[in-house]
Amino acid sequence: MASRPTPADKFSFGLWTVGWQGRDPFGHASRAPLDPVESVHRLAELGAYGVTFHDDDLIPFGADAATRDAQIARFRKALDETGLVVPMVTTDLFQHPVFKDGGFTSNDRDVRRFALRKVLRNVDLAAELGAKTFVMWGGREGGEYDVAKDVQAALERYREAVDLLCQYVIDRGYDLRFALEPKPNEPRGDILLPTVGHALAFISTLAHSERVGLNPEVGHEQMAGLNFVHGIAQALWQGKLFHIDLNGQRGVKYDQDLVFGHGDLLNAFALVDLLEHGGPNGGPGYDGPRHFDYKPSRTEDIDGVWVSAAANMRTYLLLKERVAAFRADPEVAEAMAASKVTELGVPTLGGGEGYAELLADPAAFEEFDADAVAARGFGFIRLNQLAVEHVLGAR
Ligand code: GLT
Ligand code: MN
Ligand code: MN
Repeated sequence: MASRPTPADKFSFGLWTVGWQGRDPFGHASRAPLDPVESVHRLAELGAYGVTFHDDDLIPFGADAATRDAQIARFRKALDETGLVVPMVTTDLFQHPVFKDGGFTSNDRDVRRFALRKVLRNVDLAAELGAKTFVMWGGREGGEYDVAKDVQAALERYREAVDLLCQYVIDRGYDLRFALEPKPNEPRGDILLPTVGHALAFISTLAHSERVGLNPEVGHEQMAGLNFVHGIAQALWQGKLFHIDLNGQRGVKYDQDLVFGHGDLLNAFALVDLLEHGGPNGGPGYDGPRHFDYKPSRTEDIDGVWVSAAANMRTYLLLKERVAAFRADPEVAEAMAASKVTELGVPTLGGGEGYAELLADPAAFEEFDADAVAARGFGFIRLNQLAVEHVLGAR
């Protein structure tokens, strides 16, 4: 059985997750507000190591300087008392109606300038609290009407914003990197940078692309019908997995933000395997925070909130255990070899070989028996069944 979570597991939660009151487009809040100070204490008791937040989760939008300072001081005190750290900070550019057409990419230039100022102020706070990652989820950057948004100009403005923020962080000497969080839709009909792939392509155009990576969320890729493990593997391969939002989602529908593992459990198993161990051919894993971005369903009372927070961590640790058993199973190793999973790690060309040598190799073409090779099965189903049996604890 999995051990209790400890800070060494690097589990972190957003204040907005456990603090979600259950308000949705069809119903009022189903829970009372939660004091961020209480969240810090409860999360620490449950074994988390970190807490993250949007500026407005901690300090009400438009609060005066005295209120802001007092809220930050109370929060800092809770951090000192519990030992919880703040690995990541993010900015709310989506709740206030001023951002109804976006922050960095609003058609209204005054809104764009205000959004930048709001983020710059929060970058200072992030650095003060020792955060290493600054997440940017552009939930309102997008549109509903194709003729009402010049997407090319919006991307120019997006780039202008991220370039400016990078320059600021460099000039201030902050040890802070940015992580863009893709999402295909909701709350906008279509959101800019909708998937991991779009965001990676955008990052390659930035002035300081080395300072900008990704914060992909399980459910967001799955809302687009994509395989989250594939997206994460590519982000890792490109050195761009700066942070991760773990949760659960059941298919292509609204953003469910379920507990981690409460959606596609088999994909979650493969994800934990990848994060913990890297690819089977030595590709990189991930050692950053295991950040849960979920919403305790509005059916739950406050006790259910803490049960759900614990469930995220426990599911991760159970999967970590199952994955270790999978990796250590000699039959799995044999099945992986039989399926040639490890042969994919061998370069297609031999050492020193180029196209001339390939063209001169009759075994590669003239003598290659395509029909005989086509007749061989890969045995992927046997390998996958071994994974299923490990997930079910049958091995
Ligand atoms: C919002 C969103 C999340 C983002 C958060 C960061 S806020 O709750 O649904 O996916 O990670 O801005
Ligand atoms: Mn989500
Ligand atoms: Mn998220």
